[in-house]
Amino acid sequence: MTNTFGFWLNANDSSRTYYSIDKLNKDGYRHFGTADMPDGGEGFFVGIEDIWNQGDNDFDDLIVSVTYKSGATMTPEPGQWALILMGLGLLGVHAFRSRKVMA
Ligand SMILES: [Ca+2]
Repeated sequence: MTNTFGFWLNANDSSRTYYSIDKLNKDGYRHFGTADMPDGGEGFFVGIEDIWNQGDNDFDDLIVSVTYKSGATMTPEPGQWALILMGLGLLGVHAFRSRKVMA
């Protein structure tokens, strides 16, 4: 099983949908390109080519910048803490019952 991550862009109507996964495009060509930020910036640019059948390959018909948020951490929110504690509690109950059956 393979996981794939991608983007798509629908340009106002369903006949002009471009995918970052080339084989999904109706012409089979590449419509998304990426480039590093200048001066070593933290992030990258995503450029879209909107002309079918390889177009002019400038990938500048729409450009989106993606930046990394420095100092980002993965801290669970209060609701997630409740789920984590409930899961640990269920594991404790399961362990207690398993030990009781074996005794
Ligand atoms: Ca173009």
